[in-house]
Amino acid sequence: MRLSTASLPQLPADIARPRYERGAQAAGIVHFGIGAFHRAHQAWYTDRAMAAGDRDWAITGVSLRSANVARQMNPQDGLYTLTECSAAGNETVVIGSVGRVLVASEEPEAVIAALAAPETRIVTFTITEKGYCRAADGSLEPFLAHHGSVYAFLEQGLRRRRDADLPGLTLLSCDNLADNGRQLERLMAEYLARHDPELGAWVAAHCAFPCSMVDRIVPATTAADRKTVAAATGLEDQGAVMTEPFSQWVIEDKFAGPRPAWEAVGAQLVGDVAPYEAAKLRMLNGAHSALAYLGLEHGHAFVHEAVADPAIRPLIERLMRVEAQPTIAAAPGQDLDAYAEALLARFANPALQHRLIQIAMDGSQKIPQRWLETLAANQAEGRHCPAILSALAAWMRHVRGDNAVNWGPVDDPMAVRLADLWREEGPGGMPRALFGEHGLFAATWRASAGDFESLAEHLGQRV
Ligand code: CS2
Repeated sequence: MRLSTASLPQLPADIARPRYERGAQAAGIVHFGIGAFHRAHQAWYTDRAMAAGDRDWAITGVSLRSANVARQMNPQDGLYTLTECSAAGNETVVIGSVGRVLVASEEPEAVIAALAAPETRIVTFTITEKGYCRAADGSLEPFLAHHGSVYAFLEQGLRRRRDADLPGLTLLSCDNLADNGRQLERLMAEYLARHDPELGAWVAAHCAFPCSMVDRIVPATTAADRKTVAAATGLEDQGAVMTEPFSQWVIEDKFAGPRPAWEAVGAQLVGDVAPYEAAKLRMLNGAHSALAYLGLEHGHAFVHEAVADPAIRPLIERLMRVEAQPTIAAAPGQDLDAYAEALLARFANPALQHRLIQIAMDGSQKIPQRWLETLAANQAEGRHCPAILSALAAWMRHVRGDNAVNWGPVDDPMAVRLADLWREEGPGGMPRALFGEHGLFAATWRASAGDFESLAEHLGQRV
């Protein structure tokens, strides 16, 4: 039997379930990109906020294109299980904060209506790095942004709100981008400047774009995971998510209107997210991407295997502690030594089964904020980053297709462009084509002569 409102009473008594009247909750949040990460993170915090007494923050999830999540969750009345996995065992709970899931490409009007509904006050986003439709220099890529993008839906929903004299919205990015709120604000403004400058002025006056740092490791759910959950709950759950016990959410306290009391259930509301964001992106995500490209080359499938490999671990420790950490001005009370230590323990969690190939995806969208900003900050201080350079070379080999035999074709929105560049430039020219004065990533970091030498050595070629 499938998990749903009707089957909830069949759950074993020790499985926690929503302690609020789900049917009576207005939908205060629209969420774009309702994948496993959102369900293990913001939806979990919101469920707990409602359990603690907050009301009317049910989430309307939106998938821009794929109908998969809608098919998984709507027949379950939006219910799904979250399982925390650790060496000590698994703990499963049922989450009730998601009301329904819309597929924007199939029912655009329903998405616009949800954005324009008076009870909607917050829009959250986990659309991944590429969902922001940025060109390599960070500006809005107009062609991508025209076609069913999040901006097109926001434009229509926000116009309807303005015309109906409704309050503006808080647009809260929860993606792994530096300054994510500010980037969303700038990109939305660029989009509206082309399409409707008047609406752009209304958005600037009535909407808020807080930055936020989100952290929870969420491997893609597998068929085996669903079986584990079914064995624990007695019910089939197609929306199941598996995650680690750890979670962190640091949010800039800058909202256009009301919000759930997320701070009552563990989120941190702060004046400046930047130090948390930099630590997360440069230390956690930076190490993750290095583990992915180096680990795949060493024949590993999972993060916990790669971090235990003596050929890889010292590089990861160096990347975090010696190369990334000194570039971060810690907030009061933020202990970066302890953070690095905790990250190594989280990566080593054997119960998590976090696939390196999942992290390796979309590298072109990830490396600027994970590695290149760290390289630039160190360069300004005259420091070298051998660990990041060797990871960068591993990424270059990855996008050349070196891991494709074992792990399938390169999954990256720039895959074709990068493959073309490799063909045109070869190992001698590729570092300059990417990180030279006019290189693809020059806006974030330009390599020095020494860096080119070291990349060439890693790629097996003299400069
Ligand atoms: C990972 C992140 O897939 C990836 O690129 O580095 O999804 C990572 O697991 C999360 O940011 C952890 O909070």
